[in-house]
Amino acid sequence: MKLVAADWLPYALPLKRPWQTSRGEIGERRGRLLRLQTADGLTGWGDCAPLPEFGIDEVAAAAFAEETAHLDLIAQKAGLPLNAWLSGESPISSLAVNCGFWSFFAAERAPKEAPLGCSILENAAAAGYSVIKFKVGVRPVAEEIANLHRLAADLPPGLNLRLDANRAWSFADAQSFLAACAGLPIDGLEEPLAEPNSVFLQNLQATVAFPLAIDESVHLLDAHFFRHPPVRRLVIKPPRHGLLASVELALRARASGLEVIVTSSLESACGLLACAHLAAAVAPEAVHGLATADWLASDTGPAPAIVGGRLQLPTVAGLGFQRAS
Ligand code: OSB
Ligand code: MG
Repeated sequence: MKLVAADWLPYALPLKRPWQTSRGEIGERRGRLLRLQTADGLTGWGDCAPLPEFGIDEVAAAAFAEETAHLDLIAQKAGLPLNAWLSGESPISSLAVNCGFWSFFAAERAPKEAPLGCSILENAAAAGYSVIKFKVGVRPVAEEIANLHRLAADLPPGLNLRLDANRAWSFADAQSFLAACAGLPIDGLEEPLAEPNSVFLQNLQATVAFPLAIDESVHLLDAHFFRHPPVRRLVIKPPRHGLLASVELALRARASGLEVIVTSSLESACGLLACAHLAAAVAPEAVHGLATADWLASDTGPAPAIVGGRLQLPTVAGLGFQRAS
């Protein structure tokens, strides 16, 4: 495959509302698209969208863009949607995704007369989602336990809570929060511990009926982890590892009995499509964290639509990204 041009196209996309992370506020998503063009007229795309707060540095993000653009071209040449090229299976046309991700903090600012989060929950259920994600670990634990119980009381049937503490808690705080989760319809909880290690995580996992998950604590993913997984779920953010390495990681995790879900890092449509193809290739039955396009006020191109809580994958050959003109 002969390349005749390669260029980087920078973008800055405002968020609809500023996003509070544990490490400050993000008002705008910056990155760049890589465009590769071949002598026979094909175009391959990749998205470089660093998010250093969550372990995705410039180097990892740029490597992910290069790999995506090359695999886009290779899958186009093969005449296969990227997910089918990656999996060797039939193409997947849609994926379940979680609604999200609001913080309890944001929900707390809902009108006082309405029950906490009530309209958010009803809208999510009406839109066909089975899982809604909330960030926790933002307020003192006692307050969040109270919020959790108010949310759970308003939860429409069939809607489950996915929680993400992003390494906010001490072991004792995590224990109290998890004890308060007993009997509630909780789909899982990501990253409970500020200083995670396998022993503490395994102790916590043993106290709950739902999966705990590792996301940003990638340093734990060594041979021992896969021999004796301390938690039941692995969250993969593809730019951290690369696309092919993410396939390998997912296969290894699933072989060790872990559930795998793929989540976005707030990429533009181009990177989001790459994450969605990976998710379809490695865990087509799971509920993934890919409903993030709605956070952006503008995008690099059309983002995959979400219909009835399912993300619609492009069925054309390759990545299926089209740049906004
Ligand atoms: O911690 O899961 C996270 C997005 C950007 C950075 C970190 C995270 C996220 C998400 C992805 O929550 C969206 C989702 O999982 O629904
Ligand atoms: Mg997470």
